[in-house]
Amino acid sequence: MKENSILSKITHTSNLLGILIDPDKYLSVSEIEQVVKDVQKIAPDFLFVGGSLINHNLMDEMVKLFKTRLSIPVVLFPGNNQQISSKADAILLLSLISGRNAELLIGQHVQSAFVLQKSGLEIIPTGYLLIDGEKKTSVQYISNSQPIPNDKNNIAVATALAGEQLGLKLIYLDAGSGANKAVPLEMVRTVQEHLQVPIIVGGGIKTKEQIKETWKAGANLVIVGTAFEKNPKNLFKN
Ligand code: 1GP
Repeated sequence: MKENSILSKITHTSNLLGILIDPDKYLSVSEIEQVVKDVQKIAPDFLFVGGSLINHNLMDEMVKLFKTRLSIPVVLFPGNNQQISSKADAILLLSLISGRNAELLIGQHVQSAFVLQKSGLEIIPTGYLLIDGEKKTSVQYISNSQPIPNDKNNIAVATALAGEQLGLKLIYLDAGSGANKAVPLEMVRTVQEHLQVPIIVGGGIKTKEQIKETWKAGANLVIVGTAFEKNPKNLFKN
């Protein structure tokens, strides 16, 4: 994997899809085999792996299995600094810029800096904005931070812009896993209009139609997790 190849793909390609696997939801080998088959039928561009809470240490094993069975890049989407596997291709190094929790802005990054340096992973500095998804999601509780109200486009734009000005390479607008309401398309559109860096959108996106609308609003990459866990067939290519 070339340096910055994943960031470069996200930056220069539109209409990308990522499936997010929460390792905690799948514990048996047969379940993981089924995940591999379903992912193949969806043919996404990336597989993301991570979750708010992971209570086992099978990350490495799982990432290794995905790498051997799938031909798409595996990108870590870590809920905390325990979720690092050098078997993956890249990591979204998330800074929770919508919150004011120093641990998630810089603290965990300091703790994992040496491990990451040695990991060989492509490190993608990402500004992470939690947007109110009209449900208290795990990420909101665990991160101990307030989401941006989903009708405050100007706050979302100013926050994303500040992230870009600080040198972050991607902006992730997330309504949180299992959100009742996805990030409003108008907010995606407005943020995109003000930024140079690419935008990832996730949280509460359930259908192929919604994925297309989110691309159209300006997301380079859409991430789907819960809808894949619940009914992957809805996302199959044909
Ligand atoms: C969560 O954006 C991801 O961080 C995916 O959300 O599980 O609701 O698809 P869903």
